[in-house]
Amino acid sequence: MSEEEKKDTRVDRRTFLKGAAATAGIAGAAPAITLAQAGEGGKTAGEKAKAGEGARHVEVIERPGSDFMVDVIKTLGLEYMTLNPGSSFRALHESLVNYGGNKAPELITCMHEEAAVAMAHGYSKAAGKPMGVAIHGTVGLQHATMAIYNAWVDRVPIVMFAGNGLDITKRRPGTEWNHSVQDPALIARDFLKWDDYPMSLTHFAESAVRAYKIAVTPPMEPVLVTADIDLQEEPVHDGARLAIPKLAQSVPPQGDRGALAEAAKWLVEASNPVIIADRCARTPAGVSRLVELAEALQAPVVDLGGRMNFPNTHPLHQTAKRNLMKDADVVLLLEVADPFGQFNSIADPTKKLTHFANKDARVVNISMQDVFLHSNYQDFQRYWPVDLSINGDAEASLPTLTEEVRRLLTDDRRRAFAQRGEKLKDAHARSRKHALEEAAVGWEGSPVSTARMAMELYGVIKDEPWCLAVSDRLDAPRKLWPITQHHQALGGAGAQGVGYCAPGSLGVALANKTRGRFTVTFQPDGDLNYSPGVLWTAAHHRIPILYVMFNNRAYLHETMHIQRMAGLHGRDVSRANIGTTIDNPFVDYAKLAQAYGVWAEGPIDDPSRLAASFRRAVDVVKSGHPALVDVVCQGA
Ligand SMILES: Cc1ncc(C[n+]2csc(CCOP(=O)(O)OP(=O)(O)O)c2C)c(N)n1
Ligand SMILES: [Mg+2]
Repeated sequence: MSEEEKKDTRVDRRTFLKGAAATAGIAGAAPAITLAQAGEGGKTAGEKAKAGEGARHVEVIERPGSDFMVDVIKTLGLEYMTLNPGSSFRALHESLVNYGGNKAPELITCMHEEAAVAMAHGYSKAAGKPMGVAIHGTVGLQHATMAIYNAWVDRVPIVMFAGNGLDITKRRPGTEWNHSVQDPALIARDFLKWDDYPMSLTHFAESAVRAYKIAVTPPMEPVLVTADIDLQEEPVHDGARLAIPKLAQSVPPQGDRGALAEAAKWLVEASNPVIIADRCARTPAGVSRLVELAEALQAPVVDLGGRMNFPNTHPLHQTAKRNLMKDADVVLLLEVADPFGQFNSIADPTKKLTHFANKDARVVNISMQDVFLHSNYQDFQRYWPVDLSINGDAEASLPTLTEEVRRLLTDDRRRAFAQRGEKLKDAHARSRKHALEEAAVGWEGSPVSTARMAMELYGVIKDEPWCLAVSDRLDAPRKLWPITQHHQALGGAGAQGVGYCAPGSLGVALANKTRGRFTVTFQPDGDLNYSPGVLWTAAHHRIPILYVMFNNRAYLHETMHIQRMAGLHGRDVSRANIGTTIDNPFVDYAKLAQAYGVWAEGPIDDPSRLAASFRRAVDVVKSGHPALVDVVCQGA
């Protein structure tokens, strides 16, 4: 290169550096304004404006409507509020952080609105109270809907706030129009218990308190209140007259006493009563109440697992539902989502209907299911006629039912019940033995069997105050882990909307963090891939949870559906992997987790290596952080 050329290059580099500096200046402009507004030099922008300082005139709203909204939200006692940020609730967001001090509620950053709602779903089940969610109207709500539907079907209260701007004269051109809607809740109204679009701050206060109350009254469901942008951003004009109504929670409704007495009579007279519970126990008290009833009757309890209703170690806990129903003369359903399915099955793919229960069985149904439902989504299941339908919350109705049962007990009945209890004890022991034998199948196999994965994990966590965040995915823990407490098994997504497990479990872990419980979850691979950013939320907010990847490298349930169809159509079953597997390339979940800042190990396909890895992961979780172990397993 000649001297001349070198000079040119230097000049070029200088020009480039000048250009780069100018660009950096432009990029830096926004933070500079933000700093001025945030109050450099110890003064707030408002104080500076008042003092006449600063070159720029900054209009300051000392008390925006969103501050009052925070006052309202604070009365609801929400510990946390999940969000994915959106300008439709920017004032509320800022007020929560600065005016509200980011405490009660504390904001939890999520990378997808579906994850934000699913976290609130899991949290609610573990904490026994709702959590808040702030959602960007329109596009944010569109992302959130499936998770809202899951919570709806699972009867879980969530208190959601969506931002939206209704007044067209205030909307900024472009994005803000695309992100505005006449009626934000419309997209989710089929699976909301209640929603409102308040038009004043007093209206907001009343609707937020009303929404909370409605959400936590059985049947518990999600609710949504829209926070209008202008209400958030405009100053509070009539602050002195604004009031927040007191939150009065309803006592859960009990079934009619006369009807419960009649049910008690049927149950005491029955030779083979069967109790089926699904979302019966809302609290730990629900479990002990059901134990009392079952023991008073020495009746078998089939726990469908929507919630943890009955200890699986109790001799009256039974799993052979079809056998029991064959001989049942009185069946008691407690908050059972699908009564029809307790008596009938429809074979797949032949669709052949089989009624497997005793046709003469008398059926008592205690549930809030008929009290509140919507028409469009079909989660109400097929109609099933019952003989005594009692509208009432099952957990709240149990004490009266048990009291009536006890009043009717005679020595004769007690003797008969004791004999029944002995038989059920034997049946319980047999089914446990059978479950152990089942679990032993393929014990040494690689990839790892799901039962081996579950039992190796149990061996490591058994002395921890463990909680299985999602308990409807694997058989082995349900059958073999001693599940004795309400919080230990929290059911599933509700509507089987895949994508719940990862964020739902994290919501459970967030609730458990301050409740002295150790959270574990078996994380299906397909499920994690809907919203893997959940791992970042876990790391960022230091939420202790052990994710055990249940990595079968497939949407395996769907593989099985295609296999079934190929069989039905008499065609090549081996092509069922097309469109249903998550392989080639193999997803390295440990690396994925590490990229998000989560301690991780794996993939592990040798079962003998599991225990040591789980032990290391448990240490990480006990130190207050999330951990993930990727287990390559087989089965669904
Ligand atoms: C949102 C949603 N999309 C699709 C489905 C259909 N579906 C049911 S099971 C399943 C497979 C899920 O895969 P994974 O989470 O890995 O569980 P696996 O079946 O492998 O046990 C899918 C896609 C669904 N239930 N929900
Ligand atoms: Mg899978």
